[in-house]
Amino acid sequence: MKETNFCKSCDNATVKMYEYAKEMGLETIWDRAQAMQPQCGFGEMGLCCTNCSMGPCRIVKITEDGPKKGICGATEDTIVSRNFARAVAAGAAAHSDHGRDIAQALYHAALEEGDYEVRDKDKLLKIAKEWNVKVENRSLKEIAREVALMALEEFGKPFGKLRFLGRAPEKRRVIWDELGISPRAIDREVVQVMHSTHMGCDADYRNIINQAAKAALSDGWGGSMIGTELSDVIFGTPVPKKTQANLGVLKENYVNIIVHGHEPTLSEAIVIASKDPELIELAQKQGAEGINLAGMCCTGNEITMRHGVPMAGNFFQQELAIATGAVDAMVVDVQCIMPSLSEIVKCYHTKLITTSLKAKVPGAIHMEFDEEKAVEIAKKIVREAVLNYKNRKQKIYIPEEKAQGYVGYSYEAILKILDKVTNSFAHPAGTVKPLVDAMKSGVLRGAAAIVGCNNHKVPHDSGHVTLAKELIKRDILVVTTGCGAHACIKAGLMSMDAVNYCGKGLATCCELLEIPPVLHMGSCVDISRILTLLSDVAKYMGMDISDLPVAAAAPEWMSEKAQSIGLYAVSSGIYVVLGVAPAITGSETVVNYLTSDIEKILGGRFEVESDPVKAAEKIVYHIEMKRKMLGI
Ligand code: SF4
Ligand code: MSK
Repeated sequence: MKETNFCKSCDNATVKMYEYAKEMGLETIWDRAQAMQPQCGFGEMGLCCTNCSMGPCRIVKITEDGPKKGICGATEDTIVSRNFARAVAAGAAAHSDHGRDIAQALYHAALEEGDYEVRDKDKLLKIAKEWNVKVENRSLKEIAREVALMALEEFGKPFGKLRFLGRAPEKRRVIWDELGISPRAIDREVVQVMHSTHMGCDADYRNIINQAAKAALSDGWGGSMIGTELSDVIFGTPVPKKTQANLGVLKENYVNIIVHGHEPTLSEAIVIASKDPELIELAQKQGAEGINLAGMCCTGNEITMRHGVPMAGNFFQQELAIATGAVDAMVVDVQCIMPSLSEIVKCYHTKLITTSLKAKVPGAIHMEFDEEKAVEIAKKIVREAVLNYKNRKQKIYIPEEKAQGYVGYSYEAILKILDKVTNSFAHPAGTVKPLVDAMKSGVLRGAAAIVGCNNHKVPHDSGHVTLAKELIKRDILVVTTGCGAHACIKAGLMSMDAVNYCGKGLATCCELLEIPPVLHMGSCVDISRILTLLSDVAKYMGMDISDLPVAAAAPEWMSEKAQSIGLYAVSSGIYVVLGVAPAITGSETVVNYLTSDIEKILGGRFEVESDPVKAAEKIVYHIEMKRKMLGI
């Protein structure tokens, strides 16, 4: 049996709950991962093709004999690159469909259908200006309607390029244009990858990866950016606030509701419903002290960024949350919801409530969400949870761990913080100058984004936490999103005390600006906030993103969305370190292309490094090399 890291975690609450779940005879992700060993080598290397019914075909690499081509003649390079491209397209589709739903929600808000409204007028006007929408003598609703329609057009417009590409530095846009990978419309790029990778179509690995890059860029600079920006318009742009994180945020004597998944449309309505006096009174009538709302995965990130709602945990903690026996309802929308939840709730009173047509789970209660009746439906869901409180029968065990930290560092919030040290006579408010000055002076060596999921191939959370600690120790500012953000806040890296882990330069910056050294920038789609920040820094310095002393890492990634994120980051000129190898190792050619040759074309590249300490060293090396090239 292969050596694995089952049930290891650097998070005490997770270790305790895992042990407890074992005692209770419950099956969790770690048990299933162990049962899966050894995992299929062909799949792991990307060498299995099922693209037509002549297959499945697999390329045998470990022995001299055995097939070296698929039945149609597809080589390992073709098969591996096609599989990778399809995963990227699926990831881009998932993020972008989320963005489409948000654009639709803004459209309804503009028509005054339903409960949403424009909360961030400034951001709406900023986007309107960027997109040449007339604002003079028009109501906010008229502007919002036009922006929403234009955002919806981004998915399928027949001509032109994505509007948000205009945010990228000019040098970057020229690279994309010359390579023919400037995305035209989001759906079109995803469809094109699916077409090109159909049996008997594109067999050239470079061309396949180029097309995948185009689809990935349509995610980062398209679907995800629309998701982030329009969510801010509807629900407000996050500002810093304090919150708590880990399973210890659950409260024994309260009705506990966990919202889990990705889209803020439902969870925002549940935040409102959970404060409804009638529902709180109903909860008290059931014997509870009140209603306690907590978030999981990226839904958790969305509502903590905007409301400071406590974060119950990340991807690997979803089953463990139910095993506390204290969750009265787990309400899910889309993405990263383990189908196993419907099994584990059978042992508890917990109601698993699915809400999206795109993500039903057998055994769950389905209460379809409708953007036009958001709060009404949210109240029904909360009522369901409240009435379930009295059905608690099992022993309750909530681990006491809960960490404190600051969240809510949107791009706009970061600019506002930088204003504190900006000479307002020389520079207008909202400049990245202080950040650039700190990097140029060397007080700050650079910045790194740590993003992504949990994966049993890496000890839970320790990829994120070890890497973050190693980087801040070396004066590298860390920004984070997704489940990486959960890991960092649980480890105390978003509290002011975390300056104790920092090098002298970063500690000085953090104390001056009153920020933690690891900044929570939001959910997975909010990596687009990082793109906007990097673009503005590059533009301020008169250069390209690929020239900056920055890097990205996904130490515990697992999803197709993460593959899309990785490729759009590389295609935006960023060095990306992955803690888990993607399924491309079956082709040395494709590995060499993505980890080396692609840098000459796009300025960014992938690196695979499973040891987070070594990953930090590689990031430091990259950042110092970029500094040297900049002469700083
Ligand atoms: Fe096999 Fe080619 Fe069909 Fe893939 S497309 S399953 S390699 S025959
Ligand atoms: S939730 S995609 S496990 S980060 Fe965005 Fe976490 Fe990864 Fe899902």
